[in-house]
Amino acid sequence: MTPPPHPPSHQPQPPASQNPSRRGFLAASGALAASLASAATLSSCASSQSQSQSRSQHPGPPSPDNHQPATPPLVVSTWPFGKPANDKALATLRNGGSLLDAVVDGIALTELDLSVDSVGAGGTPNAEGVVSLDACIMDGPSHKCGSVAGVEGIVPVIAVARAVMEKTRHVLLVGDGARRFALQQGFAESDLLTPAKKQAWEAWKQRQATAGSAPPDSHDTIALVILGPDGNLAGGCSTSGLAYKLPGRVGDSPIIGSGLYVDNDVGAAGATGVGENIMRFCGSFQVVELMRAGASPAEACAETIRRIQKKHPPGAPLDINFLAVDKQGRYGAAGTGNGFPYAVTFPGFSEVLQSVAVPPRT
Ligand code: SD4
Repeated sequence: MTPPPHPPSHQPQPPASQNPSRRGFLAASGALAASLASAATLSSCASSQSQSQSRSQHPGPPSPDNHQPATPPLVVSTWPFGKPANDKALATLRNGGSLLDAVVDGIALTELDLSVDSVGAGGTPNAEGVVSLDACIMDGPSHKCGSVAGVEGIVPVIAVARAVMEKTRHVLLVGDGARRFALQQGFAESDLLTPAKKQAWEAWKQRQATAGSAPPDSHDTIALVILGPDGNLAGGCSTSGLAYKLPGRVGDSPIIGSGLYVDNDVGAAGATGVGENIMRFCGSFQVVELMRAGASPAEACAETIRRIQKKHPPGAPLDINFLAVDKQGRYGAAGTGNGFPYAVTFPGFSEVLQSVAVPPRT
């Protein structure tokens, strides 16, 4: 089932006050607490790291690596804003939608929520004050994918990525070509720079002119992966990228194998963090390959980070995070610094958990 390219429900939403702030988030839940007793090895990792990671200063309890496999449908996504996206994706499946419908509906919800300032309509602009969006989608059964990068004035770009996958013979469209393709597909064009974002960007420009101020450490992405009841997998990813990035900069998020990878025989993985430190290593592809070799999702995420750390100068911040699900319904995540919060949803359960934290290389 292909959704209309710009359905009426896909309009930017006012800030959702119920959405928890990522920076001040304290992940905790009774269901999680009950499973923590078995997470001793991972929680020792969580307490020994010191690398900075701005979005995770108040981690909740770490997510255990030995979850009971969830009974699918299972939806896993990055950050607390992933939870409403997961819930939406699950509702789409309940209503008879396909896995791809669920990926698009879930991520579109985040893209259209103006309180999420790093994805879609509320996204942070580039250095020239232009919001430039990246997204991709991947379908497990067909191993097809679609991506867009550097798209201006169009949301939800996850739906544009799906149209690239389903309506063209290409995988990736960029910049003005991607924008014009979206317009041809019936998407509406709008100015995505919110007044608050414009003000913040202007203030930064001012500071930069006078004090050479560096761009703020501000970025987050929604990567969302789904295991369906039939054992099929799908995933998507969407972001406005690094705050005040150079015009033309593209990160990991729309790059298949970096910000997202799905292999219907094995599992699916997604990434968030500094894209430059993910795309140099085909991060999500590595996570899936480690699961193929037998690692659990959390261990595959953690081992990918450790591999990347080995080739990164010690002491230099990495700021990368991965999440994954496998074909058996296991799920997990790992991040540098304190790890990161990620949302896990399956029938009867929808919570934000704290990932495994991978200590910096010494
Ligand atoms: C990027 N990976 O463009 C994205 C940004 C992000 O958490 O995910 N930040 O580099």
